[in-house]
Amino acid sequence: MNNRDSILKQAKQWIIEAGELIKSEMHKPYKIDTKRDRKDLVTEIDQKTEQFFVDQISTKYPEHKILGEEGMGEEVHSLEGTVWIIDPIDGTMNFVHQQRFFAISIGIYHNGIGEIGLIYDVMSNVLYEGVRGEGAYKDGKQLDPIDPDKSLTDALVGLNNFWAIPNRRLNEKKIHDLVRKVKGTRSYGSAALEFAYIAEGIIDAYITMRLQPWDIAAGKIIVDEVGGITTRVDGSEIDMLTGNTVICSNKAIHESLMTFIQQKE
Ligand code: 2AM
Ligand code: CA
Ligand code: CA
Ligand code: CA
Repeated sequence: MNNRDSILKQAKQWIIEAGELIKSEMHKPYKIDTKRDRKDLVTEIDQKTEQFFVDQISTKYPEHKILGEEGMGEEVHSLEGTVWIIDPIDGTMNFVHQQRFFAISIGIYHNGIGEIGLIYDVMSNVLYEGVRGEGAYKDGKQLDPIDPDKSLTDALVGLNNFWAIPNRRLNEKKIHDLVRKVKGTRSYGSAALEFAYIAEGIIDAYITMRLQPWDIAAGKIIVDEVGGITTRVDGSEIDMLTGNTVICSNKAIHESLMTFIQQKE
């Protein structure tokens, strides 16, 4: 990607503008719909924000592709060329119920390689940024590499409440054992922010059984830049065109979590 610097500058400008758009719309009445079930929310503002990015990107970079959660971009079937993977509001439940703790997430991939990751915590006005080979930043200040020696017993681990319910990959007993083993668990309600917090070093791992590409695309690039690893729970590579399980942490914790999940009863 030869014009990466100018794309980065532009993407940062648009993400801040999109944040302003959200802040100006959120205190007016807006429509809330459900998607798969009553807990899976989408608002008019999610859609408007994604449409803002689609309008900007398709005007300035007509050859780029856009994969967005709300489907305002086109259908993307391959990662060839430059693809913007966008979640206009990550943490819609938090947005609706708490008016905070949500983020805009943008990962820019070129021929399948993550080049630019941006996660913008709108209400805190904090921008996390990762550029392949150039480090990760929080509000322009470079983030230190994450601690490679931290172990699972010493880790704060991001989990979500789906873990309290047995599923086909994991039964309750394993979850109880995991919760006992780690130092603490956290559940922020925004996958993008969980990745950003790992990069910042304020949590140590994130494990989840189902995320979409737009939940992961930016976070993986940012975490890579501080020496973290993001894979599926079996250790295989994340596929940015499908749903994935996810473990994200340093190498030591990553190995422990994989062993933990794969061990038989
Ligand atoms: P969203 O707010 O963009 O939908 C909440 O636990 C986290 O999981 C959020 O990052 C949320 O993203 C994501 N998520 C992914 N799939 C989801 C689903 N089907 N329902 C609710 N949240 C989902
Ligand atoms: Ca959603
Ligand atoms: Ca999301
Ligand atoms: Ca979303």
